[in-house]
Amino acid sequence: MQVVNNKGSDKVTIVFTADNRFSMPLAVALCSMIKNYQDNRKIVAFIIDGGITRNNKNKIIRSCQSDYLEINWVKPAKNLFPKGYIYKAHFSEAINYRIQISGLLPPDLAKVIYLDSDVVVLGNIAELWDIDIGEDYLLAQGRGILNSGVLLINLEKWREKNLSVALLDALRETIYDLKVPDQSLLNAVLFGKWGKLNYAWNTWPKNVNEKTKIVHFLTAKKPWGIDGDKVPNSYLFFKYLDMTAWSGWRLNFPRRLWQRAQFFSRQTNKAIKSVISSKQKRRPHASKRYHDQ
Ligand SMILES: [Mn+2]
Repeated sequence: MQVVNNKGSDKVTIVFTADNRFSMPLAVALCSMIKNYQDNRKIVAFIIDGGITRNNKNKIIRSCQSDYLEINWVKPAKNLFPKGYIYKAHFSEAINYRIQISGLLPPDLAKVIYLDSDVVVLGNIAELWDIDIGEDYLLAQGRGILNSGVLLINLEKWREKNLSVALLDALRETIYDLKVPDQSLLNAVLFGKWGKLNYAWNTWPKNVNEKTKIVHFLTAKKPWGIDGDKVPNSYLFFKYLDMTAWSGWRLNFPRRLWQRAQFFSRQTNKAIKSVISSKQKRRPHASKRYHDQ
């Protein structure tokens, strides 16, 4: 089957995934993207919704209003992923929606841009859209190991090769001990099958320069988080934040306390779950039991 050269496509299609905690950074990502957009084609954005409140959805929509942007909310099924899966560190289930992307988006889409919600777009996203994927399953930035924060995904190929099934199987195999959920899976399943994106499209905060088109605040330290003042170039985040419905938001003292409290409650939950799952792990055929369900 001949793959898609999108030059003829009349819409730029982009997918984000976010849970409620990422509402504000998602608004910043969308806002920065639309402020720096220079093209006549419309952007159709799909947001895989991991539980964003109505109030935050309205704020997100207000943050990026433009004749060139259409937003579609996609509610994923509740049982997409194996039960008992533990998301380590700062990760949550929303991170894994991207491995099921082909089933969550309209079946006629040949390709899509995937963006993390912890990015700020400084360049024209239409230029990323117009890059030819060729025969690759996806394009990503990385040397040897791909970074999954900015992807140009060949959906046609993804469906043709049943990648969603392969990725889900890989997830089940590693159900109890995956360190970086989606990214490890993509690297394992797509080894040797992905092409390279220029570093400008997924630049680490400390390396931002005049060529940077997307800056990716990729570690656990986020500009809006407790150690936000230690993040290089975090001003870029706040520059666009002040153009959103969250304009003026800063991590003041009460918010800092609130974030700490939430952080500890999440860590406690995870610790409890991981004790439970390590008991399950010792039982034989844990993954087989899942397959049978
Ligand atoms: Mn990220």
